[in-house]
Amino acid sequence: MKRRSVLKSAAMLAVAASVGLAAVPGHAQDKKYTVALVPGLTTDAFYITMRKGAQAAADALGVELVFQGAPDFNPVLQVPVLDAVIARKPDAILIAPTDTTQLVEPLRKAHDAGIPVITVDTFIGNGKYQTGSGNADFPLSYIASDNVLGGRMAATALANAIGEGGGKVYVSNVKPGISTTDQREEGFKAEMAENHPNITVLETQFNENDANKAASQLQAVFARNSDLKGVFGANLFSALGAGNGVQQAGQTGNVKVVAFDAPTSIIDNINSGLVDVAIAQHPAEIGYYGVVSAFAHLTGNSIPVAIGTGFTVINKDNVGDENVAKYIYSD
Ligand code: T6T
Repeated sequence: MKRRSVLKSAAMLAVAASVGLAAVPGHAQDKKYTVALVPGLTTDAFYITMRKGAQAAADALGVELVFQGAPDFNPVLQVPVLDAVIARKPDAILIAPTDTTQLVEPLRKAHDAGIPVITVDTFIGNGKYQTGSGNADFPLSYIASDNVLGGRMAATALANAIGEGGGKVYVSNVKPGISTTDQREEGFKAEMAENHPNITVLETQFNENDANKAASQLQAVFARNSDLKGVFGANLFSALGAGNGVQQAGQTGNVKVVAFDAPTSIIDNINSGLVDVAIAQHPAEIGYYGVVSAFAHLTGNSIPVAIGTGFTVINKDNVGDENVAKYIYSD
C-alpha cells in the first residue's frame, strides 16, 4: 500500500472511531439524518458563523442541516419556532435556548417525542445534563464557550486597558435569565472583586439585545459618572452599542471598551481605537461539534456530556494576523 493511501486509511479509521462505522466513505449509510439547528436569533453574526461550522460537519457526514430561528433573541418568539421544528420530526435538535427556565418545558416536548436534544451556546436549568436530578437534565450535551472564564478574561483586559489608577466601570448586558451573558457578568464581577480592588463596578445596564438602547445607556451612565473609565459589552449588541455610546459622548480612548464577540463591526472599532479588546468566541467550532455529536449519538456512539470551545483575544496588536482573522465572525 502506498504511503498516501495508508495515511488515508488511518484517517478514515479515526473518523470511524469517533463517529461510527457508517461514516466511513464507501460504507453507504442506510439513512440520511436531518439535524435542526435553532439559533438564539437568525441575523446575529455569532449564529451565522455557528451555522457555517454546522454546515461543514453536515457536508462531511452526509447530514441534512435545517437552520430555523426567530428574528429576535426572545423566548416568546423562539418557542413557536421550536414547536414548528419538532413538528417536522428531525432526527436531532441543536438549540441555543434563549432562557434558562422558559425553554425547559418546550424542549421536553422534543425529548418526549424521542428527538435527542443538544444545547449549543446557552443551556437550560443549571447546564448540568444527564445527572438524573433536576427537571432540565434531559439534553444529551452542552457545547459552548466557558462563559464564566470569558467574563474573567474581559475583566482582566478592561483592568489592563484602564491601567494603574482604576476607577468606575459597568457591564452592558442583555437581560437576566440568559445562561451565557449571566455567566459572563458573574465572571467579570468575580475577577474584579478578587484581583482589581481599585475598580468599582457600577450597576449593570440591561439593553434587551438592542444596540441603540445600549448606546443611550452608556451616555446616561456617563452623564451621572463623568469619571467613568470603562465598559464591558457582554455580547455583540451590548458591545456594539456601548462602543457607539462612547463615541457619541466624545469619549473615545477615555472610556475603555472591552467587547464580547468579534463581528466585523467590532473589528473595525478595534482598528479605529474605539474598542480596546474583543473576546472572540469560536462559534464555528460549536456548530461543527454540535452536528458531529448529534451524528455520533444517532449512529450508536456515546458522546461527551459537555464540550468546551475556546476564545481568541483580539486587540490592535494582533488584529491583522492571519491566525486571528479566522476567528472573526461571518456576516
Ligand atoms: O454572545 C453571543 C451568544 O454567545 C449569546 O448567548 C447571545 O449573544 C450572542 O449571540 C451575540 O449577539
